[in-house]
Amino acid sequence: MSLMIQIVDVHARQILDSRGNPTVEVEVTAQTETTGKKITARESVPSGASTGRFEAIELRDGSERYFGLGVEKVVEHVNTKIKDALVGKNVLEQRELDRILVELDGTDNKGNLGANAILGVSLACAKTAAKALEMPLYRYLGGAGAYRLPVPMMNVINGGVHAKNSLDFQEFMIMPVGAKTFSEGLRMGAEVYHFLRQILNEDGLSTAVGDEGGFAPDFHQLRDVFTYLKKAVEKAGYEVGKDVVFSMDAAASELYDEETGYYIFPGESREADKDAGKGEGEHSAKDYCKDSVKRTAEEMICLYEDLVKEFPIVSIEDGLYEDDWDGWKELTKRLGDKVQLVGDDLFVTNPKRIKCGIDLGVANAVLIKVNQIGTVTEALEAIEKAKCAGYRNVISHRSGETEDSFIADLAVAVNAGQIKTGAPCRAERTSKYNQLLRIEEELGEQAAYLF
Ligand code: 2PG
Ligand code: MG
Repeated sequence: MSLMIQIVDVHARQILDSRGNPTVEVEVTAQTETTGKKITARESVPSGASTGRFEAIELRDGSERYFGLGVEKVVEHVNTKIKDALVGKNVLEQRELDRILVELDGTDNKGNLGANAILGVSLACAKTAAKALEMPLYRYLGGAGAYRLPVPMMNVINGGVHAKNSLDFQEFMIMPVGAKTFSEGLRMGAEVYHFLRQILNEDGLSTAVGDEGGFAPDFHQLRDVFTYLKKAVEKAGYEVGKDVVFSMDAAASELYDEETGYYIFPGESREADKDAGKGEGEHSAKDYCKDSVKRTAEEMICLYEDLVKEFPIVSIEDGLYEDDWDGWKELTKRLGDKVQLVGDDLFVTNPKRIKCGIDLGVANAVLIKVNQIGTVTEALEAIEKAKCAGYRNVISHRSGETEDSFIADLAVAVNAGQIKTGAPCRAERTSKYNQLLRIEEELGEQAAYLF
């Protein structure tokens, strides 16, 4: 008979995330049959700002409290219906527990109980199970084969909806690929980050940070970002393109105007207005104005081709709109053998959308965000699906995070090879990096860091 560690309690509460918005925290308690010992572990749920249209539904209260963003109803779902369904079940049966949660919800998008309710429980079950077995979480999730520390994609310049600056694209990241170990890579990234702060300061540019801990200055042009990144890498004593390479998340769905079919660049438009002596102009939001800087899908692809030629950019995420499969096909045809093309809003960690992308030959990597799909089981399935087709996986945080570090363990568990979890700044970002340091130390000689 297989080992039984029975769930005896499931309890949720409302806490705050890194943006000061409410989110769900769940504690799952389980009891071992043999000793009667009770084990509790807790996990909390992240939240995005540039969310994909096809993500599982994050339920919010919608009342006046917390500007409608409260999650008290979600907490109630966990503390009543979900608790009733799970008490008595074996915490070690993750797939079965997740199946029960999905069925209890009964919708395709988890809109009934809320993906935030379901995910909190799913994550906490996995953590409690690992703790009950006295195993590190990465070992419990990944088994004997988990050994690989991910290369961090460190988002050191923030733009788009994560910062109120002139940058229309959302994330500009450094990847310390030349390091021999994760800890060395993290050190390199942190050093570059500090030199970047120094040179931005020297040039009178803002070093206030955005939602993911990267700096958020008003650059005059997109290319300035990479010029500064290059300078910072060189100042830190590393070789650009060898020790440190770049990646970006365009988050293009945020720029796409469904009515006109153009990608609108409000930040670039404002900078152009300044050049023309028109002050800030009328480009205050994403909205389309007659004189907005705008691009077609073809022009977007050309822009990426130019950037990739000019700078050592190895990965581009969400280069085009989340439902433009034809555009993505063309993008993949033109750039897929030169750079990693990551689908985030495109795939939303959904095995069905990933399959669709694989069948169409679209993108070559998948961004994995556990809250886009809502259960550990389905996230693992998404990872598996991508791997089988030769697509790479990048495990990712959300722009609204908590201090929990589940994704660090997940990245090692599935040997993903890459993690995107912000700048080496702000505790909700460093909690993931610090957990990876602990895992690397624990794995010792067995740990590998490869790109
Ligand atoms: C993204 C993420 C994380 P958000 O687009 O990849 O960096 O942002 O959580 O706001 O969707
Ligand atoms: Mg993204």
